[in-house]
Amino acid sequence: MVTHMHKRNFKRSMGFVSTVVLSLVAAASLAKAHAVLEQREAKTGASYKAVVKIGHGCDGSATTTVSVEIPEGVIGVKPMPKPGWTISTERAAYARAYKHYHGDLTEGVRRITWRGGPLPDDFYDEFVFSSFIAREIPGDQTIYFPVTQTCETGQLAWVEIPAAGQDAHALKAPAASLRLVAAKTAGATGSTAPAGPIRVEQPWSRATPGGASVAAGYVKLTNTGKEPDRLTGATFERAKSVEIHTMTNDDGVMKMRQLPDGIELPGGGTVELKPGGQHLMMMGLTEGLKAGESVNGKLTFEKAGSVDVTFAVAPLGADAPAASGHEHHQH
Ligand SMILES: [Cu+2]
Repeated sequence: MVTHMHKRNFKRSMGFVSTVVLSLVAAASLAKAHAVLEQREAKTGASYKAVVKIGHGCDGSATTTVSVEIPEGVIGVKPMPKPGWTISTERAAYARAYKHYHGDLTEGVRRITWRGGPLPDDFYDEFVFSSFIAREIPGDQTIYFPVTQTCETGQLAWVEIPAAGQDAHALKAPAASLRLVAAKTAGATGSTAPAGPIRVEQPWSRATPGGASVAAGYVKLTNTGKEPDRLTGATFERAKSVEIHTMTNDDGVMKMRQLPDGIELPGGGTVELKPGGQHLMMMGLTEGLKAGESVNGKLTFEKAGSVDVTFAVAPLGADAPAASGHEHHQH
């Protein structure tokens, strides 16, 4: 470990970039020194008051700017005025429309920057904003708020986000994290919003084995109207595309094929997409599915339009009498 004197001399000779790196190393050695949120857990579909705690300056230098990036799904953000600091916000479009009290929000604050202080290194302060965690984003996940702290000398970038399966404690400069809990009890049954006369029940999928590139999706659809409708497509947040498939037993060999015209929903009828039969095929998974997760998607009907659905992920192999039929499906 270098001494304080050595480090400062070294920094002068190495310039700004090294200053940042060395400051990060110095800060990381103090476990409590990270930029963190006071409340580390929040419910989806509920308001969340974020308190960003700044416990020190940049290697002894006083803090003059704190900038917080707002992740997708954190909506309706409003910073709390702070004496001695000016606040600026950057707004941008959200990835999708989110329901927020009386209407839909399609854009909002994506970054808040407080400028002022200076906040001396041996003082502590809090930077506060109110927000709402969109009900449309999956619970049981951790989201990250990258924080950049600028000082009279130097800067600390708390922007590292752990890769899947990586322990956040291994990071030198982790972004502030927030664990989400689904407002509704996710699990056995998925959740849906109404799609006109089409009743959508129990969207679900299954945990995938390591490295799987596809997953199947199931749902029960009831057309309560008189006119026929048709399931024509779907999306799944974790997949590049979704196809509509059917499976048939051809002389004892289960075969799967795409239904390019989708699935007809006769007036007054119920169609169940289930293991061994018609199903959604999530193609090109961007991340494996784990039991207990809920993953958002959309079903599109010819007449009823699109409806948001949340697929509940069941354990590996659950209710899967014909799971072997999927084996040949790896591309
Ligand atoms: Cu399939």
